[in-house]
Amino acid sequence: MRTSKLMSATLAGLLGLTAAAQANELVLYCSVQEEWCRLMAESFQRETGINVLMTRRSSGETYAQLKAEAGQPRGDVWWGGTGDPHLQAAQEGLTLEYRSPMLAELQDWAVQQAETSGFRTVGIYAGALGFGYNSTRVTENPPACWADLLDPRFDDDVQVANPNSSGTAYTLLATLVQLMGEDAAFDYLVKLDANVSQYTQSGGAPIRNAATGETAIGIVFMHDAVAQAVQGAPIVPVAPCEGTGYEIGSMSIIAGGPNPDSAKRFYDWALTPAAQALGAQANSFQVPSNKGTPVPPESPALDQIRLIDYDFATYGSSATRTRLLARWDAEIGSRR
Ligand code: S7P
Repeated sequence: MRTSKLMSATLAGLLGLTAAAQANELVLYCSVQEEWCRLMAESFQRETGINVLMTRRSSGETYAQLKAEAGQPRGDVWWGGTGDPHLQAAQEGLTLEYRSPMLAELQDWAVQQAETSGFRTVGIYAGALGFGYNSTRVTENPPACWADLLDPRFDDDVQVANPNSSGTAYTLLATLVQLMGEDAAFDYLVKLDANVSQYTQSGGAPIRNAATGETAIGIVFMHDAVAQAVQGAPIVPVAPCEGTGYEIGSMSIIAGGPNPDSAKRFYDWALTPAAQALGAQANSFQVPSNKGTPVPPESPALDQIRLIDYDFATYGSSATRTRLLARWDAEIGSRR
């Protein structure tokens, strides 16, 4: 048995079959919700016969993984997750320049994300930041503004993720800095900390915990709050009255990954309306980037929300993201 395996490996090598076998594999790093990650991996595998090895991690964690593996990249495509760490990875040369033929079908904001990165990433969906509250836990004067989350009645009843691991929480940090100015934003975060029961690792966890009643309020993307409400949880999504930031969820090909042909095939496929429509099937209600993909009726209408003019180039830059996270660690994380 051992000998025949060896012999066939040698034969395969001689016949150039090793490369062919490799072309039949894709290592996918996925940063959306697990259900959507699995559906994307299974659908692509079924349609192409390419074997997909998928791992789900939060956006900040996946960025850290790419950086740690830079000497010997193991992943092929990083699909999903907030755009800021994708932009940082692009700036640091961790991702590959690729101009998909599908770019012509995309919304301007998705192409702009590609241009900002020198075509090392691209927008795949958009969604507004906000929060959700459990209406069985909060029955009077529901919170409508960022300022309301500082109310002492929410002591130990607010959850948000840690911005080092979570793209959602980094979007909150960058949003508050753009809304209030940096020092005022950190003053706000210190006051908010008094109400925060825990900083979760994943950005979606706070609203799942609000759905079960473990916490009254979860700071998340609004579409993640909608997903809980659609599944019957007593969650009310809120677009904060002062205005809010948003994400351009992104996709990047990992530079030096083991299966570059499969990576490009996945990339082009993931930008098609058919692939993007899988999001709604998996209870994910972001606004898709292909103009031909139907926007799920459940998606929060971005033109009805007071969105800030989020500066992706600045807040996705290596210098700004690294500095803001270090300041968060020193002034907020260190309080725990
Ligand atoms: O659920 C979808 C989503 O909110 O998850 C992504 C998020 O970055 C992943 O979670 P982390 O905050 O833990 O990184 C978002 O891009 C996406 O909309």
